[in-house]
Amino acid sequence: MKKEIKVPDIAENVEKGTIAAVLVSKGDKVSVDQPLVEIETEKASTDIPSLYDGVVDEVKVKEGDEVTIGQVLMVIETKAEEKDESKGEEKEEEKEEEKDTGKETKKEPEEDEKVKPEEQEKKSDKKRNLSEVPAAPSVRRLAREMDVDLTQVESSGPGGRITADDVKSHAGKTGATKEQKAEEKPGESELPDFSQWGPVSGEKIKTIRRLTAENVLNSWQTIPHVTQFDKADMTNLENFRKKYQQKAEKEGVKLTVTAILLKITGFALQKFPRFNSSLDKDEIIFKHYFNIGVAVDTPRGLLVPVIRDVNSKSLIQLSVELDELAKKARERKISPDEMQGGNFTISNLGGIGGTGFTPIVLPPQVAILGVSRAEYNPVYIEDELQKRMIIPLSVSYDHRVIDGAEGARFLRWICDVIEDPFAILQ
Ligand code: CAO
Repeated sequence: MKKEIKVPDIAENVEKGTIAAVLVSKGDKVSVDQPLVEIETEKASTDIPSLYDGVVDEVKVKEGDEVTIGQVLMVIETKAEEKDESKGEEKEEEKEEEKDTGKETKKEPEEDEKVKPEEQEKKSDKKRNLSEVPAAPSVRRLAREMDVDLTQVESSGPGGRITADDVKSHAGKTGATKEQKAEEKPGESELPDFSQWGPVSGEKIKTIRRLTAENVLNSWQTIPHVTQFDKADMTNLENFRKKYQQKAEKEGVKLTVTAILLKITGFALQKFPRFNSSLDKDEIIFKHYFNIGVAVDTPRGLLVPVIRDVNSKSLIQLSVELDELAKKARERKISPDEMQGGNFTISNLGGIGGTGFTPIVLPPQVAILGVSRAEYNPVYIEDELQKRMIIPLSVSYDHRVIDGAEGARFLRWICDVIEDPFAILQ
């Protein structure tokens, strides 16, 4: 049976919002409460959850679309059991309406309908079907939010109905709610009330920032990181960049440091295959293609579009593609597909500043190149001080896959090629 998911009432006096992210695609299996879409309004940013278990049959919106309350976001093909449950919910909704409008006919159980205590016991032994549990839709929603199994809740309402208080007291007996459980991580303690020391304000964590937070936490907890630092004299390369800048401008792009590093890194991955691999339990999977992600700083947070087959593209092609993907990421036009399949990542913070940093590996990749700010430094060359442009680089890697010596060799090779492109022939 097909069920529509519509834009609900998000906040008071809010009629419309913008789709910040579509979190599922056609054909995806979804379950009740699973976030489907993220909507941003001037007042709130919120996930719209699925009301049903089933399969996404149609997605009617895309990122950036403006939507209004009641608009259909997607269609879910539900399974037979959910049909019954939702029917149950519809019935409950009708009953609720009746109650609200005073139409509800109070029906005391007939003598022969009354359940004897021993039967009651037998009945409670048998796990009730969720759809059979008498509870209003609002109570069902509350139970879902609090991760409470309604079939286990003792009722105190008329005719055996479960009330919101029943759900809350059950949650109190059985411990933390879903949100509390999700929030409580080992080592995390409750925050003090900061407002006692001065004014505070809050910002809801948006989907991208939340996903990044989850990914970096997972990476930090599971990958033994080592970061290797080095420096390269890029004076000659900078002169080359300026010289070929005019050619790039004819194509309507800038020949940037990142595009040049993409090219050099592609060759480095070919020369050092472990940096282009992934670790799968007891096997290292080597990839024979060279896709490199580039970290892009966007107003929504960090996004990493992937440039495919870097080694088969010219510097100008890489500059064009990098420029297009970075723009798309910043303008919220990048698709999830354009951010998948990367084997290695480059994170260039040099346009902003800094003398060095330790980037975090993005699993299932095993290494990431950090690029800091290139600056003119005085350098001794054959006992003579010269003004040279020096770029600080770092590479963080998964020590389970890459040894320290290999990490140092990899980064030195990149530095050698920056200093003298003929070193690529080594
Ligand atoms: N050293 C010195 N200057 C640098 C530089 C470096 N390492 N990298 C870039 N620059 C300069 C460029 O030459 C350019 O200068 P001009 O305007 O004078 O030509 C300026 O900084 C801006 O560069 P850009 O950002 O337009 O171009 P880019 O291709 O080098 O970088 C991108 C593209 C997407 C990497 C960058 O815009 C960006 O978003 N960086 C942030 C990445 C990030 O957030 N990383 C952290 C992730 S967590 O590990």
